[in-house]
Amino acid sequence: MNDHAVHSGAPCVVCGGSQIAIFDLDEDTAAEPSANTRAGINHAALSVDSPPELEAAWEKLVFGRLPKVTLETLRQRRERIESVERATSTANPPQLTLYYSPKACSLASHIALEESGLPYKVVSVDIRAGENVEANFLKINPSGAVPALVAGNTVITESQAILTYIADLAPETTLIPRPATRARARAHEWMNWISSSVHVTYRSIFRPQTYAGEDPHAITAVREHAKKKLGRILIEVETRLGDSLYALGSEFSVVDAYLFVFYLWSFDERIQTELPPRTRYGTLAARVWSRPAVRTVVAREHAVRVYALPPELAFASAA
Ligand SMILES: N[C@@H](CCC(=O)N[C@@H](CS)C(=O)NCC(=O)O)C(=O)O
Repeated sequence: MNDHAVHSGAPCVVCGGSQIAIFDLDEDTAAEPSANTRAGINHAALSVDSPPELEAAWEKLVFGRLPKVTLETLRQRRERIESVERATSTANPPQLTLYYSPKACSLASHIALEESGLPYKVVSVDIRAGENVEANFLKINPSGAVPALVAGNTVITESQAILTYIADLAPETTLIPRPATRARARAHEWMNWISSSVHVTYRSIFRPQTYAGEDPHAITAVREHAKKKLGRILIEVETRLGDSLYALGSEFSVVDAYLFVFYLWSFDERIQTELPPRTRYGTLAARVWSRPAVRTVVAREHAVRVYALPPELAFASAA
């Protein structure tokens, strides 16, 4: 007889207890799980938090000790975990803490949290002061980048993932279209393009060393090429927006919050080049700016570090 204990600390949705399961494994009959083991697995499958250590122990258990448990069984149990997480996370969301830097791309996630109506905390990580490469933050996100969202005992990084997760936690809002819709695909198309093209182009201007290394000629080449590319990117934003009120149509979504950040950046003094007119983009930014949640967030970020806003986005209430 071999005891295998799994503790998660999270309350079980079945019994409310904090210990998830204790598996009793008989090495000799490991191919056929005992009633206790089955009960243990089922019990574990209903754990709310699905913490990494439970996942790891579970895989070891299933693959290492119970070779005849089929992948299909495992899949079904995973589905059960996910459906419980879906059912409980919107009604009882995990504690959310956003690590952000003023006016960084994390502003989009900050706006999404405020728009969601969910309770959350924020921690400022000032990139300009190098706080993002301090040990405390690297423990949260080893790549040293914001945004990072701590959700319960999980850290989520990458704006697109964070924006999607926050929006999914607030299904009563219009923050993201429902799964399996074309509008949802469009939301991801926008976010992925913003992350991989728009953001990358700005980064090439602000921090060309990221791509050029320390060679001064390469730095100039990367920056100058990116300035030209930014013009084309901004024209493409105009085209993609079309005549819609918001990026996805008639309702505000996380895509608009994300676009808003890069509208602000287009006024950064480091650009130093003439950019094409941003008529539709400017109208969208003004619409986003008129939202109380957006002003609340920018005011909060300004309390940490004041940053310039485009002239038409007056900030009378920023005191
Ligand atoms: N692909 C990431 C990019 C994150 C990113 O580059 N964040 C910047 C701020 S806008 C950052 O933290 N830079 C600090 C650094 O990389 O040193 C995302 O979309 O979240």
